[in-house]
Order: sequence, then structure tokens, then C-alpha cells
Amino acid sequence: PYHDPHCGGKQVIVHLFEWKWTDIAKECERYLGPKGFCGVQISPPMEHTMITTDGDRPWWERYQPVSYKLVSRSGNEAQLKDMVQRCKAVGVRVFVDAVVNHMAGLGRSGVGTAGSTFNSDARDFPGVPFTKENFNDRSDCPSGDGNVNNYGDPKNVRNCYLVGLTDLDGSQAYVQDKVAGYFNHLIEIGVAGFRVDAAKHMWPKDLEAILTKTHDLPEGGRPFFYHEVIDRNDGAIKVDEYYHLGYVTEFRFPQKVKEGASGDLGRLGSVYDPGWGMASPDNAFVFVDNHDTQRGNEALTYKNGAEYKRAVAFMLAYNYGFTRVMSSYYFTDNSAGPPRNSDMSAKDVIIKSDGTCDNGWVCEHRWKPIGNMAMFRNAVAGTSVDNFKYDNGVLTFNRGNKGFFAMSVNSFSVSVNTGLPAGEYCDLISECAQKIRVDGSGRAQVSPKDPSDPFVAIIAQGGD
Ligand code: QV4
Ligand code: CA
Repeated sequence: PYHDPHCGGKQVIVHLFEWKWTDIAKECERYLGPKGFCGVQISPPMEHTMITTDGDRPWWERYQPVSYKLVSRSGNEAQLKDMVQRCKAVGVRVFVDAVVNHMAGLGRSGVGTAGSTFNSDARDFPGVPFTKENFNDRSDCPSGDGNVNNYGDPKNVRNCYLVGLTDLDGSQAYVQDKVAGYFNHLIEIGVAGFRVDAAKHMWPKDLEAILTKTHDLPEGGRPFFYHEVIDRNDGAIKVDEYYHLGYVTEFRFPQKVKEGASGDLGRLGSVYDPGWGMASPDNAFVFVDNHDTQRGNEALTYKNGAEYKRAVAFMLAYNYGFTRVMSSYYFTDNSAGPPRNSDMSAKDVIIKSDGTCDNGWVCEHRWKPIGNMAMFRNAVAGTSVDNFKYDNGVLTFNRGNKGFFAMSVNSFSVSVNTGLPAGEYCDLISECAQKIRVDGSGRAQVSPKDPSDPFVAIIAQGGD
């Protein structure tokens, strides 16, 4: 019931990490709407801690809630509301990153971004309000030091403090009401769903109680949910415990995609490995990197350039899971917050005449083999992958009779069966700078328009 993103059947969302609400509103209107994106995942919109006063405030302060007032580094409630409505008006939904497993970390106190006072050590958050009795304490947590430190024990994972973050007792009706109240406020504003941060650290039955208290959208239907559950078949908690509550993040997918995209593209045919416990296609929420993994050593990220484009374009072309594209700012320091002005505000996103971004924003979602694939994925939804072929370094397949995709590490020119009816089709990657002619037997000669972006993608309704 929680699997419908309410975007008219569209298939791709983008995480505009640390963007300001005013910039997201503009991006919906000028790019995401026209390109067929389903929605945007926004950074946590609630009141959060300010870790330093010198302006170099880390991105991760936004994962330490102080209250559910809608004032954050990205903007205030009026700006949030304006963004949600303007995006919705162009067919783009907003999905909120919901940090509801915990409040701010031990040792922190003072005021949050909306001016509420708080004291973590006293478990006092008057802006909600939450007090000491609303939190798990040492008697609920079997770890020696009170922190999560044994992923083999669900009680340890769910009742102890994740990196010292004050852990809410989600079994209490009062806590559930406050969290559901936060969700309901956002739903009233027009938000269509939620990423549940650290869902692995919440009991599924507590989450279920919260979801039950969450209202339908104003236009009808249950909100969309996807749960952050990191499962690599290496601990006590498995993704399937959350299927009845929405999609679950599938962290094995980025690893499988990387193995293939790095060179032997033929390996991409087995990215979905049910034998490894990977989530079923109808429950898997997939991505190549996220805001955490792009700061580690394992994921492919914008820093990998061409290899990254192959991974994301493939993800969007293939038929596994519900897809999210990452959109970042440039960083070297893993803690660094978004590009900022001297008055500490985040810099505006600037769009250059060639459509790429400036002012410190990467905008992977505007890279041609990424942004132009949203339309492909929308067009082929529900079809299977057919004629998967890796031949002479070129990967090709079609999605039923709805679309055809080709990519390689270098430029290429091949004659292939596209699975499409005869016609002339716009190549989506080049934004129709070239057309692909398919003959009566479904064959076509295909090569990328721009050799530095070795991809071709065509869809049936692009024919004439
Ligand atoms: C420090 C010490 C602790 C000590 C604590 C208390 O490390 O040992 O107990 O102080 O004195 C920041 C700091 C971290 C600090 C903590 C508490 O980095 O060093 O602990 O604050 O003050 C993000 C960042 C974290 C950050 C956190 C809160 O990644 O570094 O912690 O925000 O600001 C697991 C989980 C998964 C999680 C993933 C990162 O299963 O759920 O780890 N992913 C999500 C988010 C992630 C976020 C959180 C969860 C927490 O995607 O971005 O963490 O909301 O895999
Ligand atoms: Ca918990």
C-alpha cells in the first residue's frame, strides 16, 4: 500500500542533496518537470543542530533533529510550501528525508535552526516536546556502552544509540503520535512520501504503528515510503522485514553495478542476485551512490566520471527496482557542508548556458546520459529486458517493444536487433541531435552522437 509515489506512473526520483527550497522549486519548473522526473528527495526539513558557529557547518548536522518545526539550512516553512506546490504543479512530487529514529547526539545542547532550545544529555527537546521518558535508556539496550555495536542482535541495533544519537522509544503511543504528526503536517503541505532514515534501527511494528497514524494524501491514496535498511546479508536484520511498509533501500545493487560498469559490462546482466538475499524487484529501492556512500571508498560517484555515467544509465535502462539518482556538490572534505556564501547561507545553484551547473554544484542529474534516461525508464515501465547482449565491448538490450539501449566504454557502431517496429527514432541521449532508423525487421545501425558519451537510447513513442 505504501509503494505508489503518486507521480502518474513516472519512475525516477533525484536526491537534490542540501539544495535550498527556492532552488528546488526552480529546478522542478525548468528541468525536472520537462524531463519526466517523478520527484525529488529533499534534505531533512526539520529543525536541526548547528554543529559549529564559524560557518563551516557539516552536512550531517541535519541528521540531528531538535524539533519538527520546518526551519532548516534549506529554508523555512513558507519556502518549503511554495516549493512543494510549484513542483507538484509541474508533475514533480517531493519526498522528505525523515529522521525519526533519534534526536540530536549526546553532548549537544543550545538552540536549533528554528530557535528551539534543547539538551541532549538531559533528553530534553521542548520544541516537540520530548522528555527523558520518551527515549530508550540503558535498561532497553543490551550493549555495554549504550551505542549500537552488534549488528547480529536486533535489540542492540534498534534500542541502542546509533553513533550516540539519542534514541526515541518508538513503541510509545506518544512518540508515534509526534512522528505521525510531523508526517501529517508535511502531507497537508503536499508532500507525497518519505525516506525513513535509519529504519533499520526502528522496530518494524513501531514503524507500522506510525504509518497507520499517517493520513492519506489530500488527493487520496497512501503516502509513498522507502526505508533505509542496509542489508548485505551480513547481520540479523533483513530487508524483507519491511516490505509491507514500502520499498527498502538495496545496498547490494550499487556493489553489483560497480562490478559490471567498471569494465566487463556483460556482468551487468546479473545485477539482481536473489541468491544473495537482494530485495525482490517490486520492493527494491536502488541507486548507484547516496550521500553517505559517496563519502566512503566503495561507491562509484561523480568523481568517477564515465564509469559513473555507465552505472547510472544502466540502472535507469534495466528493469530492477525503483530508481533514485544522486545530485551532489563538489567536496574533498567528507564533512563539508554545501557551498556557502560568507554570510553562511548556501550558494544558489547556477545553470550555465550548456545546461550544466555552477557555483559548486555537480548536478549529475543534468548529465546527458543520466537526465535523459528518466524519459526512457518511464516509457519502458513494466516491460522485460530482452536480447541482452554483450558483444565486442558493446552492451545492447531492448525493453519489450518499447525501448532499446546501447552502451560501451568507447565509441561504437553496431548493427543490432532493436526489438522496435520500423521507424525513425530520436536518440534521447543526444536530445534528438540524431535519429536512429529501424528497418522492417527491427534492425538498426547504432552509434553514439557524441563519442565521449558512448550511449544510445530510443523509445517507441519517439518514432514517427
Ligand atoms: C560521535 C562518536 C560516537 C559517540 C558520539 C556521542 O563517533 O562514537 O557515541 O559522538 O558522543 C555524527 C558524527 C559522529 C558523532 C555523531 C553524534 O559523524 O562522529 O558520533 O554525529 O554526535 C549522518 C552521518 C553521521 C553523523 C550523523 C548525525 O553519517 O556521521 O554522526 O549523521 O549527525 C549505519 C546506519 C544507517 C546510517 C549509516 C551512516 O545503519 O542508518 O550508518 N545512515 C543514515 C543516514 C546518515 C546519518 C544517519 C543515518 C543518522 O543516511 O547520513 O548519519 O541519522 O549504516
Ligand atoms: Ca532506535
